[in-house]
Amino acid sequence: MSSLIFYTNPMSRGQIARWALEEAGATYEQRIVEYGPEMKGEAYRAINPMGKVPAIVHDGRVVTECAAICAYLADAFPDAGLAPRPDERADYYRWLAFGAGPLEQAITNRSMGWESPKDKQAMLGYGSYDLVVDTLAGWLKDREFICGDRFTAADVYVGAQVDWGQAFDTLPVRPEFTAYAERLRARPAYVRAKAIDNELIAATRAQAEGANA
Ligand SMILES: N[C@@H](CCC(=O)N[C@@H](CS)C(=O)NCC(=O)O)C(=O)O
Repeated sequence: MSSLIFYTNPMSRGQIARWALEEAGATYEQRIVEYGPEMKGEAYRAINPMGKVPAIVHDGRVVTECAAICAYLADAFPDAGLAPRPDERADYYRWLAFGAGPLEQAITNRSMGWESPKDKQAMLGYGSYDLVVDTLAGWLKDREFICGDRFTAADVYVGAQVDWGQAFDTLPVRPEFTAYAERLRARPAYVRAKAIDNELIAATRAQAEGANA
């Protein structure tokens, strides 16, 4: 019998993987990994030596990295239609890689207060934050989704960053981004995934408040 274990923490990029799992229609067993000693401990690091969430273990095989998890699930659950058709592959792989490389770096570096110096932008894979933002906005301008008019796993990964970026100001508010994020937020799998993580977050907060009372 097939098994799929999902290691996550509700306050993490695990939200991206859960959305992908829900889009895939996968049946999965959830294991919450607490930040700190549990995540950095030997048992969890045997699954992800980075000591980071999320990770999935599908029939004994480990997949880490949200972009890889999205693409893996698309292939493992073909009936969900998340994998690209042959004519969509170029856009799909291109933007998945763009999301995991330039986009993620540009956003996180800026969040840390680091801007790429003008004279170093040529050797930085993402160049500059503004270049990345303009490039992504330019792509989404005339498209419903990353591969055109059809939702794929690339939208889970890139879309999660746009969604987060609009909610938490890590990306500028632009019509291309807000319209895209609205389309994604209307998806039943997105709604289901967020509800599960939000409930887990609320339960953790309630427990912490109870312990501090
Ligand atoms: N590149 C990884 C990033 C994973 C990551 O950084 N996860 C954070 C939470 S959002 C984490 O587990 N941090 C805990 C730590 O490093 O102690 C991915 O895409 O999955």
